[in-house]
Amino acid sequence: MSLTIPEAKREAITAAVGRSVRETGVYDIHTHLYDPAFGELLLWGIDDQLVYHYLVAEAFRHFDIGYVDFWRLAKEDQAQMIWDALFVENSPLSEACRGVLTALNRLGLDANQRALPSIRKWFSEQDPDEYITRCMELAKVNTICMTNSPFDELETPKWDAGFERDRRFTSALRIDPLLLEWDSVVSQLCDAGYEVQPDFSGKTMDEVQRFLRDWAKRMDALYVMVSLPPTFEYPADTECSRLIDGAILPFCRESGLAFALMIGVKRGVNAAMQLAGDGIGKPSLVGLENLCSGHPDNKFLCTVLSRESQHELCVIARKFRNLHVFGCWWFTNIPNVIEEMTRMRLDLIGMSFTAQHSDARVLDQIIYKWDHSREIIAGVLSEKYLNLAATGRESSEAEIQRDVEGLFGGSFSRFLGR
Ligand code: FIX
Ligand code: ZN
Repeated sequence: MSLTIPEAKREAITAAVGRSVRETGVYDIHTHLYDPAFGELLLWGIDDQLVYHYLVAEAFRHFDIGYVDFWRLAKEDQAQMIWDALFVENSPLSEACRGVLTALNRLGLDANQRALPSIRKWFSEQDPDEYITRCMELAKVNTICMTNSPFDELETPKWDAGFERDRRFTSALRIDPLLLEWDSVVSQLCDAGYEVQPDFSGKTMDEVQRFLRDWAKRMDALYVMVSLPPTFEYPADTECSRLIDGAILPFCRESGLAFALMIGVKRGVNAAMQLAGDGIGKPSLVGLENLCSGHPDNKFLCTVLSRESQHELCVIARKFRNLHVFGCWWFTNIPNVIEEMTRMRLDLIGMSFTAQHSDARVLDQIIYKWDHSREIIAGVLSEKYLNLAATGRESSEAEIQRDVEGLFGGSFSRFLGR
């Protein structure tokens, strides 16, 4: 029979968990933010927050303007339209809208104001370097992992030139075009001096590995990553599958880097909406299972986009310790789904996962993404420690702190061996 926990004890447990979850610094393991050395690639401020693709998708539901006409507008005009549609003419109840207001509020601005110019004025007065520190402190984010693509012509010149790294920013080597657009990548690799052939003949696989080795070194990458469509299969008679076998897995084994798979995005469902037009599909996770079982010497990180796939993902993680589950990605990063996923993960894989990543594209967003998630994670964890207390097992504050640190990056770092 479970014990009845006295009210004072319930409150003490809830308070200890809340404190730990609110105060513990996190490792934000997947973002689209950049080391400040990348200059304007690191987005911040109210206009960039408003033109975030999550809000663009919501705003188009209210707009009459054509897609092409909208994209022709200056960023400030797009932001104004989104502000009017989502924050003035309607109440900003969606998660992404509330996020903008959470960030304003935590930065000390009045989230009740309806006039964008005064908000803009405040942002224009901020010193960029101090602002980065301020956002990271408010969000209690210690380290931000970037997404760095050797195929991105905006960022590669910076890597080629070299720069002094900001130790708060680490790197993940993103290789989507390599695995998903092989035909167009071949000539790029040839131009860069790698001897690859469209039909994978000759030295192709060795050369792809050399390409990965060069970029992982240049970026000091923490892991190799790709976002995959819901149709992803492995093994399969596809270029993607052949490259995984011939280059990605051998390279990852040799270098000790994990291979991260983000599964379930259908790109360009409404391409006219640009980034806001990407959609979702329910994948089979058999490919992931095959990767984990067939390659016990490789490490895999995985997050899946569809809510329906979360249970299957947890079960696969129970079978394969070379798989680390992370984050509530994109469409799952909404309160009720975060709650459900966190509870399910704790129930099925205990403390061996990473509870959240921000996926922030605009620096300020780390404030709301982490604030909102911490609130939910604190609620779920409190319930779990109360359940333990009902068995007679008492958790010390130090144990709770250890557990929270694990969920916020410790378990990830241990998994990677870094
Ligand atoms: O593939 C990804 O890394 C996705 O997170 C992005 O493509 C997506 O646009 C996004 O920002 C989701 O949060
Ligand atoms: Zn992302």
